[in-house]
Amino acid sequence: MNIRDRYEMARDIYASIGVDTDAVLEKLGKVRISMHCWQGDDVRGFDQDGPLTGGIQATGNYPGRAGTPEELMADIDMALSLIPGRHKLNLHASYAIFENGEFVDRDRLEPRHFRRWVEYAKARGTGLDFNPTFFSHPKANPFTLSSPDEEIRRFWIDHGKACIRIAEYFADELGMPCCLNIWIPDGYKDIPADRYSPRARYKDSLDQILSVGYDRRKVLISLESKVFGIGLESYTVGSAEFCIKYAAEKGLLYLMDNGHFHPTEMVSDKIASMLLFDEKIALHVTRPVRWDSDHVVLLDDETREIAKEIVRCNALDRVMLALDFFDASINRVAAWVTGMRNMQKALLYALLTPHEKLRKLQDEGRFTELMVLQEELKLYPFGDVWNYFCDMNGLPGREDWLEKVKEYERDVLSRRKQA
Ligand code: RNT
Ligand code: ZN
Repeated sequence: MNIRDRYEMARDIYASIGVDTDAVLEKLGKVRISMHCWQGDDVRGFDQDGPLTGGIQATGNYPGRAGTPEELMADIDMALSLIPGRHKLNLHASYAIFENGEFVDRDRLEPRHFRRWVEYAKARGTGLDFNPTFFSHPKANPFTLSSPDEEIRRFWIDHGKACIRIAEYFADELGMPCCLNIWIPDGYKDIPADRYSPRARYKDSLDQILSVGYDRRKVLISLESKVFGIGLESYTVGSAEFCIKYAAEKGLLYLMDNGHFHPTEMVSDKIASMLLFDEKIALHVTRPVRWDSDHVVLLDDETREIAKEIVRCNALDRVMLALDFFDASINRVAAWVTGMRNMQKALLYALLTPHEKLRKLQDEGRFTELMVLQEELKLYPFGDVWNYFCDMNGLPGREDWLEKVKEYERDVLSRRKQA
């Protein structure tokens, strides 16, 4: 039986529980996910040679890491060519491209240092999102926007301002809003003597950054919280409460990364509460394994639950969806494709769920039926709908895409000289 026949059978089965698979596929095809550029080079960037700092870590040394803008762009192309739909590319400021021997530090970055990324995005119809880079830099030790050293703090405030201008440039050039996410690594390994002042300085720094003024329809600024980092186990300046309150006060988006909470705290459970109060929220979907390890996103329970929350709150246009992982132990292009496809699969699964029916069972207290139906839905012919979606987009379904990545590894990645 071919892909189309299998889809038609699946369509009938879903129709019997009131789900219109054709409408679902149309919806799914329109969802843009922001794909992070930093999976391609283990978060190194182009503006410095030092190690990755900030309490995050990419472990592994799989051959073929992108070392230049050209290599990274080629790898992103390879990944995008195997991911259905049109998406956004998420850049960090450390991926500035300097030409003709020029170099400027992060406080002096300008839109022109990202011109080639804009050309890249335009040629491919992808949007661009952006992030100031408050780590992997001699002035991030790890204090940046909360630093007690006024000169250091000034440097990072200027970096934040520069990034807003660059985000505005992206939005103007691409005719699509640009999400700008602020995350700082500032924190303490051991019990601090003062929890208040660093947060007061962070607050003041953010006030100064936002004082540049920008068009809020073009640039959506989000604030990402985190409960701990490596070497920052006892205290982070940008805690959840800090970020939620600051974002609420200033009308920014609160960004939840599902690796940034206590291990039994679930981001999927937080989405509805945030959506009740905020027009838009932002997510970094990742996979924490025992810690904020940033493993590749799988089609696991939490990813599916996150997708279900977004879909049943009818919030596909209110949740800015971005991925955030960096695994250096496997083929990096395959990591991207796997993570992006899994996010799409989770959304597809959520869209194929008869939410109204389930809601009714919940409201009527019919919890046995609710459990049974939710469990049986797991074995509905979801894969047949997914494979048809890939086929519709001219792409191989199932695991067949991996052959292309293997060819690319053989012809391109394995020939790279490793720095
Ligand atoms: C770190 C945060 C942050 C970074 C990226 C590179 O814990 O999740 O989002 O991973 O900005
Ligand atoms: Zn993140």
